[in-house]
Amino acid sequence: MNVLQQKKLKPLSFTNVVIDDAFWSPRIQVNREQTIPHQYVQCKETGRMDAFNLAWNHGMDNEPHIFWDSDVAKWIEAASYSLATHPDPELEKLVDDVISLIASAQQPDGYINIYFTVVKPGERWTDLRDAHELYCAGHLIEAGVAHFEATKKRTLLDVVRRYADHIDSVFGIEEGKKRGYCGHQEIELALVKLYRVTGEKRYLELSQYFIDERGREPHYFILEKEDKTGFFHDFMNHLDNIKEYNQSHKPVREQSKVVGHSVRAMYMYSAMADLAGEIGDESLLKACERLWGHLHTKNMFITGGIGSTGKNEGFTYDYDLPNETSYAETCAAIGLVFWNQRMLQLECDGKYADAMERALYNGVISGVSLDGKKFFYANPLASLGDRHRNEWFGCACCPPNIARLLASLGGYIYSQSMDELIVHLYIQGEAKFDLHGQQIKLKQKTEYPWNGKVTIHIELEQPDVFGVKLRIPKWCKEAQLKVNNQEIEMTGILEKGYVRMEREWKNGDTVELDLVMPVERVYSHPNVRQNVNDAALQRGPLIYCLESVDNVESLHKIKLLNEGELTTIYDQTLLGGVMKITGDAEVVGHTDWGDKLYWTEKGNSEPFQITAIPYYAWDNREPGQMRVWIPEGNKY
Ligand code: FUB
Ligand code: ZN
Repeated sequence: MNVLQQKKLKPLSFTNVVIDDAFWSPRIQVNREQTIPHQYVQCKETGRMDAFNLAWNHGMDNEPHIFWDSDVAKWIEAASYSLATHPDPELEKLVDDVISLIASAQQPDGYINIYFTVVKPGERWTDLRDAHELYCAGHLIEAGVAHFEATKKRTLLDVVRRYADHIDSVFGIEEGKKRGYCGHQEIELALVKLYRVTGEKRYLELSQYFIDERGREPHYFILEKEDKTGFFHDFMNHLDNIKEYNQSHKPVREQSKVVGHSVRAMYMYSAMADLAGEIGDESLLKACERLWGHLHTKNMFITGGIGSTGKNEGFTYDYDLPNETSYAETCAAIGLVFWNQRMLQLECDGKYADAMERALYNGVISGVSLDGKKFFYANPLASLGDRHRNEWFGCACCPPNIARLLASLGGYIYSQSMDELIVHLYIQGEAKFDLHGQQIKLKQKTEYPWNGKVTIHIELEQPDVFGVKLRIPKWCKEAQLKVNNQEIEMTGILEKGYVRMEREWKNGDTVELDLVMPVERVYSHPNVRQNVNDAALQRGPLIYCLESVDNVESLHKIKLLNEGELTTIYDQTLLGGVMKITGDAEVVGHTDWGDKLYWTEKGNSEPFQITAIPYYAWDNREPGQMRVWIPEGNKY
């Protein structure tokens, strides 16, 4: 084992965490009671479920699409996580039935894919660039692993193992195997999960093969497309750079800049981080660190959304972060959470948890309506009133992605090492760790994100010496720490965004952390041309926005005053309960303009009190404009 492998943390499994939190529990409940059933119905009504019957024939309506398997797989994953924390015999039976259906679609050699079984039989693995075959396989594998972890049933796990074995027999550098990889990364991270749950090294090696092979010359996709057009031929040919689009422009270890399709990138970097830790590969870690820096310092929206344009569903150029046309796909913000959570296990650096938290509280949960039944695919940072969530999509990657993340949220809160318990996120509930041969419970009490006070009670049978690490978020400029009511000086114990307290812990010890949480005005780097002279409002981990319904119809007429006061008030009745921000502003008046379009005089301004709400909650009331970045200036 090298240093990288040794110092790697272990995330505490969602099965060891109970969330009982005023902010998250209602969301998880809506996810369980509304979103998961709603998505089952959508998958059923659109034919995705029944397509596994393999009864479709040419000439019939509703031809199965290349992504369908993945939507059902993500639904199983979400439902499985939910079953682990909230047993539900009816849902369990439904999941069992869907799994039987998938198992029935498995071919004698282990292969499972609806499209290439009924629509294009005989063409397996011939369109790796476009046809998402390995992507669908990856999602099935993730579902099999999640189902096993959640229920201890091997039904789907055994099915996907056979499929993974088949894939292993097709791909690789050995004579007679295909030296390909998928145009949409996903299988790579799934195989690492399969390895972890089965202990079967071949799966890890296959994941590594896919990562190592990417971007190698002669280029697989160029060879593949010499005599065959791909499923997305027209779309691909409109792209500026197809190799960058799917991050195969260079071997992954040589990549330094985030390019192309953002979900593909996030899933690939997640697998690179996983592999770096599993095989102790410093070069993969270094590549991840370079890519992370490029993304987080030049290409991320303040909401943790990523992907500046819909043209490639991805990155454009540095500091290009438009507001009305931002793409910021929900899946990409989720992918950012996946990647940062993995980086955090390799190096306990608060910058990864800060990024994970930013995405989670903003660009991820904006993706689902408060009633759990409508979803954003793209998450703009400004809207003229015409952007609304939908119940479903033809390409429905985002809805079940958010469902699986919410259902497994418990797995993102804590980690442990040989002698440390680490708290990354402040979410009320209980966590059970096994450390030094005994079970240790951390009971977290907090009203985060509305209030930065956190109390952690420690329960253990035998006093023991170990470290407790608590994250001090970057947004927090003032924090106080106490253990058993005694103030602790933080300066000497602050390491990379975490305070580390090592001592002999006894049953009943209490740690109190107070993260002071004022409203902050945040500014963009001047290179972000869209936001010069604008400020965004942030409080704790939450980014705020204005909506017409609380303000004026045309939000661009509002100007935040430089010296204006900003105050907060918790409104229990608004949007499920939110801390609102109100503040001094001005609104441009209309006096004397008549029918003039241009004039040599400036219009008058009137005093105005703005009301801002958390960004995640926008578009849950009557339609209207929304904006995150607000012009700021002196009183008129
Ligand atoms: O291609 C599969 C999924 O559909 C991607 O991850 C999303 O960006 C959407 O294109
Ligand atoms: Zn998506």
